[in-house]
Amino acid sequence: MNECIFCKIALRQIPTDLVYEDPEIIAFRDLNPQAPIHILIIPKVHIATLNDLIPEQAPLVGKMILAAQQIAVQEGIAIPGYRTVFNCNAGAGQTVFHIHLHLLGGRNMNWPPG
Ligand code: DGP
Repeated sequence: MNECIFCKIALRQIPTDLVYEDPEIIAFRDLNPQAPIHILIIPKVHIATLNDLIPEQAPLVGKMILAAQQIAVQEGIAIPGYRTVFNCNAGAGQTVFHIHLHLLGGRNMNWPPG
């Protein structure tokens, strides 16, 4: 998608603090971090929201979660603990309409999140 900021990051048209890349996925530090470690894991292909996922993309989403697992080890938060979040649509706080998995850690987190 031409105007999608995360597509531009995936295409390396916008510089970002990259922490992980493979042929299908890229991960980078969030511009507006909500925790000492806040990383966004995105597919390179444009998918607007979780509602737009199709069954054939299940392996892609699985790889995003495995990327989060690997990055959590890299960042030293695998043992203390971390949170992963997909926001879907405006009511849940989604502001960028290209699916992204938030990986948050480095501080204690409340539950329920509110
Ligand atoms: P969400 O609210 O779930 O749609 O999360 C979008 C996140 O994306 C938000 O935490 C801020 C982050 N973000 C928005 N634009 C950029 C950008 O250009 N670069 C980076 N690194 N993060 C961005």
